[in-house]
Amino acid sequence: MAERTLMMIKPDAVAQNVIGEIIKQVESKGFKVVEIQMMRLTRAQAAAFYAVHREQPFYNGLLDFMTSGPAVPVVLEREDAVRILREVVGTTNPAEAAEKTIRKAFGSNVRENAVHASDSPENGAVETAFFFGES
Ligand code: 3AN
Repeated sequence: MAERTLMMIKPDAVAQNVIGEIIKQVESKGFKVVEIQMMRLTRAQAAAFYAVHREQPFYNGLLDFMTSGPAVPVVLEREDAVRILREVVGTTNPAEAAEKTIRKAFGSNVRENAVHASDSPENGAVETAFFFGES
């Protein structure tokens, strides 16, 4: 059954002019784009989105980065979407990411790693609602 997940193209990737390239890569893996928008997150939005990391030493730097420029949240649909998208995206650290993953191609470091991908179907639903509402 088709599943949905949230990908967010982060400010570093937007600044590299690779929005189209990233969308093309996920479309070529069988994902359908079902929602998309371009926005600059407020600090409050970034803080809420990454609330699970609020105790981490990297939290403030993460919020600085995520509010440094526009980002592009995208809702993607295909069978097994969450698991497959995380494979296509690659590991948190781009230096360790597999060849041909999005983070290998466009990520710079553990903070500036080009894209976010939901880590479970439950979080996919929560994160989709965060940007696009419940509809
Ligand atoms: P992922 O996005 O691979 O699921 P998470 O959820 O552990 O990784 O981290 C969320 C975001 O926090 C990452 N995408 C990255 O931007 C940032 N981040 C994670 N670990 C670090 C770190 N050690 N130093 C700086 N930023 C980090």
